[in-house]
Amino acid sequence: MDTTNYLMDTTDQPSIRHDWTPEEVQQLFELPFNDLLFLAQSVHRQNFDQNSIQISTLLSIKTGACPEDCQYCPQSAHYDTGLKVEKLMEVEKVLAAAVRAKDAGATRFCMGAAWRSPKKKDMPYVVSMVQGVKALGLETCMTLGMLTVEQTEQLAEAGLDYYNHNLDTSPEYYRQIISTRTYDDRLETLEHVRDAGIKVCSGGIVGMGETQKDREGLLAQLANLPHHPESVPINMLVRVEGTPLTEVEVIDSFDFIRTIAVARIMMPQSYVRLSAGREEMNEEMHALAYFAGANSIFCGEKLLTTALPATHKDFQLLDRLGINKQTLEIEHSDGNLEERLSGQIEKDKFFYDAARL
Ligand code: SAM
Ligand code: DTB
Ligand code: SF4
Repeated sequence: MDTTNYLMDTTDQPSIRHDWTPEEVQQLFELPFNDLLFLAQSVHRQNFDQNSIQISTLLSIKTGACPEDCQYCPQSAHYDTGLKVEKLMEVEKVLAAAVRAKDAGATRFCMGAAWRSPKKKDMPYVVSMVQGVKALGLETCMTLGMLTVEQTEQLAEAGLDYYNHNLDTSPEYYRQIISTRTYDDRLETLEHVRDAGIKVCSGGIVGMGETQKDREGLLAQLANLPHHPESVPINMLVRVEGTPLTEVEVIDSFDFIRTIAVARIMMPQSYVRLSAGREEMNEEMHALAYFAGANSIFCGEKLLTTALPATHKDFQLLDRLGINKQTLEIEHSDGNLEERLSGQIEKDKFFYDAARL
């Protein structure tokens, strides 16, 4: 592939494509590393402020005992990972955690539940969580498993900004990782989310023993959706003891960076999030991922159940690299609610560590 021509093409023509062929994706992955990074950084600059990053914080609102058998997941009831099961959190406690996340610099608050899909009785609570977090002036994201059309509409009506539902890997490798729901089930939920007007957050996990072809397949699936997901999390597997993937070989660092770079090139206007696995990455690897086009991260003490680097270290590195943290453009916070919840934070030690920044 001639990267110079490719760049000229992307400048001349609309660069948003939904017709990537397997050969084209393979060619991108197999570019010399420097050419791939140059191309990814060039595409990044054409579409984003290259020195700006979006910060999200995660909170596990319902932890463990999940009926699904996703082999990577510490929250599956099929594996013994020693995780403490927690029922759905109370709305006020979720909102108090959101205040802390906002104070620590997050612009989006992502709430995750270890469910196959929400039950009818859960919906009023998650709807209140969305409404409350929005009232604090934060963007909202939820990841609750599969959704029906009705549930998606309820979330849209509550004002949910993003819904996270990952394709995880290629359709071929998926069958070896999860048996309790299909790739098509996942695509269907993404369709419901898109149809309801909620922004889509969808990506995958690398380092699960998949081949480069599977990584190509994952990115082709995402980029060939009718609309690119606005947010594309690229997770590096966190190998949790007790899951079937504990012993899988760690992905080569440069193959991980290639995945970020190809995602950036194929989905030029999407936020590419450097997601799980950052604890295992040194500063140089973080810097390379940002150069390859990653422009979003999760910060805080935890992802859902596993650790993140200390926030002050993350922020120090961003400062050293001259990367600015995005701020909320419109400040429309409910100050009274925030004050009340801030007070509660001081005396209430029940919060998940995810909020303890
Ligand atoms: N239960 C919901 C679902 O699966 O859609 C939402 C929560 S689930 C934990 C959200 C995502 O976290 C998964 O789709 C997967 O991509 C990611 N994930 C889970 N365990 C992981 C691990 N050990 N390493 C990296 N990513 C992981
Ligand atoms: C995503 O793609 N990664 C986040 C978020 N979306 C929900 C979750 C990562 C979970 C890592 C394992 C854990 O902490 O339990
Ligand atoms: Fe359950 Fe989601 Fe974990 Fe799969 S990834 S086991 S659905 S919590």
